[in-house]
Amino acid sequence: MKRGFLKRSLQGATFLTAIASMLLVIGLVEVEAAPKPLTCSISPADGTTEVGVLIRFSGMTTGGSGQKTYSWDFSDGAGVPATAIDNNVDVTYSTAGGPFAVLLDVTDRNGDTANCSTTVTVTDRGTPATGEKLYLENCRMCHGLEAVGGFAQRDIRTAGATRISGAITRRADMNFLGTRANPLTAAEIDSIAAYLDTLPRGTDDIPRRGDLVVGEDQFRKSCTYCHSFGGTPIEPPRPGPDLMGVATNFSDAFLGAWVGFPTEMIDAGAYQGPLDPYRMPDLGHSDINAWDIAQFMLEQDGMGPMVDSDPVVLTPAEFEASRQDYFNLCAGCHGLFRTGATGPDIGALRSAQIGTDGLGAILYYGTPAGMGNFGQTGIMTQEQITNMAAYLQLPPPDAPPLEFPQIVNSWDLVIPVANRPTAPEHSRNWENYTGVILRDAGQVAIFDGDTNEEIVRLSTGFAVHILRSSSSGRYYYAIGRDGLVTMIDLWTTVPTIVANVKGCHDARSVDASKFPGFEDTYIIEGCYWPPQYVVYDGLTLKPKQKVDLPLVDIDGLPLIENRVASIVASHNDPVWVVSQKEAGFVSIVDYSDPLGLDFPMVANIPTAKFLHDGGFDNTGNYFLVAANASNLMVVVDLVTQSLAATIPTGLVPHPGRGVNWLDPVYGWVNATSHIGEGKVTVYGADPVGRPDVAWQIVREITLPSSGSLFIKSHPNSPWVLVDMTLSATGFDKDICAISKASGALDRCFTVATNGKAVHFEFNIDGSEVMVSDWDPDGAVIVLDSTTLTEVRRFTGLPTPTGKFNVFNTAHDIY
Ligand code: DHE
Repeated sequence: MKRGFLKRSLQGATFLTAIASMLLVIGLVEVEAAPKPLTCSISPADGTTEVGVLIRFSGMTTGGSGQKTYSWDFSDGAGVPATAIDNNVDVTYSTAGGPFAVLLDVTDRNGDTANCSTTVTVTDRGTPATGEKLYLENCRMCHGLEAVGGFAQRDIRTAGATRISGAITRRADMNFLGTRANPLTAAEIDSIAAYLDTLPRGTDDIPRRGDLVVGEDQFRKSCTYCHSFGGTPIEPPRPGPDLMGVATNFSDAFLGAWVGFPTEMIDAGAYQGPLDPYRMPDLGHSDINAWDIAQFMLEQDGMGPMVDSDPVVLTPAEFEASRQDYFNLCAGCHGLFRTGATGPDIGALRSAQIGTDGLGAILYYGTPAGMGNFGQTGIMTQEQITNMAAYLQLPPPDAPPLEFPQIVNSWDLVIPVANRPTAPEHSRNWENYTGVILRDAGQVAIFDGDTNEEIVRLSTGFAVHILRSSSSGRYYYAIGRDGLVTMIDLWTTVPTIVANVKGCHDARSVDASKFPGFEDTYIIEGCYWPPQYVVYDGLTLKPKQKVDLPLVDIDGLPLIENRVASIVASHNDPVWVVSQKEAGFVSIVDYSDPLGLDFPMVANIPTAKFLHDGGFDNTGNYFLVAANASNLMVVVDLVTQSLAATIPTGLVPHPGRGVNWLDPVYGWVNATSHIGEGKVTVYGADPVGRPDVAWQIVREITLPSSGSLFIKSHPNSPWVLVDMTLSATGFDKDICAISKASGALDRCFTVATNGKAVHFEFNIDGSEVMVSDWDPDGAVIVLDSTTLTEVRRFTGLPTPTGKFNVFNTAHDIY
């Protein structure tokens, strides 16, 4: 009896097995142990490969006996074995797809068989082109643009896929490429290797050793506001983590890349810690500077906490220059006495905590929360910054009052009413004029919206801030930061300055009386300093009354300053609505005195502190104003003269006058954008028609960046437009459009070329909208308000900011 035959017969037959066992026992057959049944499996199970890339399958067996033969079938997917048939077989596939079947039949010496199967998924081979994209996104931060070294100091052009994946596994600072939510796949690594293979030879210009002196200087100048390096923590804390121990957690290559390319590193998933409240900003360091800073950090880590630089000692002239710089650049946000409002408290104590280095860093680079990058943009020289860092650590000087007789003395009636035209001297459509603020030139340029001509450029107050129209629209009132009100007559052949007056040392707001019967009758000017408002005759600017603001806030606490922020003129009552910034009251100022002598605050409505900018709802019965440092929009019912709601919309709301429109789902709504976060918040604003959502947040729309200053629309535009002027992440030239129909962000696009995109104004019929390119060599860009395509551009305008169409401003259309 052949052994093979017996064996085959034994399989699967218990009875015959028993007989065979008996025969074995009585010695009638050759003795052999019964084999286990033959089984097989394939490795890798459910594998992946790329087109044209070998994948090795291994057949594994248990049981059976003797030599096995393997018969593979890759016909599903047309895989072709590249080596002789064996238990290991290398296969290539020529087309992507799958999962394809991989079939294996195994036969043993006795002719017993087993079969098994798995699958393989085949992806397209990584090309150098895909590899380049992946390299730039994931590797170039550490290894350099040409892969010849970079911060990692390793030429990796000859690294194959195996070395790359090995490094990702072994190196702690590369682990994130394999452990993040979307790890690099084998195919992607292969593509990167294919790309590296194509690179020419080159040289790495990053020095092997960093310059520690430069590194320290750069670190102090750029990193110290956000990061401490040991020492006593401060409260509120700095935005970034303390850096003591940085050498334990990170390699020099990682730190260099992190300082040099933080945005790319964050996008690549390199930093696993919390990124709030602000992401590490890209400060534009060169590779070499980033490397110096990284080396300095490692060195400092071994030496212990870093000691802050001493402030410089200011001469009287330097102190005076810093006082002026503070007034021009800082007081608006931080208050004349530095107690904080739109910006935080930077009084002498807090400034000393932030330190000389930290103050210098923030003045130079700004913050994503909206602080301007005065050094980077050339607004302040390094010397001004150094002196300001010292000035801020000294107590603030006193500020002078401005009394009524001084205001009267400043009044200049350039053209008396009797000498002005009684009808327009021209045939232009003056209601479609738009005045453009040329901020740093202290000028207003006036454009004819029908003919698209610039008609005139007039000199107004220093750093002129806004224009408001008289209720008829005939007069523009410009307010300069120096408190100078300038009155411009639009009926003369070319617009002409007819009067001016200075009621404040520092101001941002002005408005006219708009209630029927009081057209063009009075003007109110609100002061940032002194804490007062002044009312003037609407046709001559002759001062009528100065009213002091109370120096007490809504909590009954005393104030050292209380600024008038936004003012709106009611169309429904003979009142102005006045926001008291520090105090947090919205005041109603009545101008109905029959004698025209008394303009009292008839109501002080407690709302929230740090009121700033705002405008009306659709009916004009509600005033919605940002309490921006309280992260609230405040809603004041002007009929009942009471607080209707506070809405926590987000970080530092800043709507300008804001926007209202008919939302298809929620009825009438208003909205604000924010300086502190990339978000537009929309809230119901129709307590009569839609009480269910009145003053409730109904939509939150994410923008690509924080730093927005203005949101605007027009009843005839399908869009709500929003800027991101103070973006610290590269969106300052862009604007975004939200569809009124869908309530969703439709598009964001670049409009500015030279400077920052800021503020919107529509023409009289809402068919076009203007955006400023805010730069010394600036422009006003005019877009079709439906297609949002550019229709024209007025160039050569120095620092254009706000724009005010006569009709829209007189009628509060936004
Ligand atoms: Fe303004 C409106 C205050 C910085 C452009 N700005 C306002 C108003 C206030 C104000 C209170 C509302 C007036 C009203 O409605 O009666 N602005 C301040 C500041 O305190 C702050 C933060 C700092 C400062 O020192 O002035 C400041 N503002 C700016 C700017 O940097 C802008 C972009 C350019 C500039 O002029 O300095 C700027 N602000 C404007 C504009 C408006 C405005 C264009 C009017 C918007 C509108 O459509 O009505």
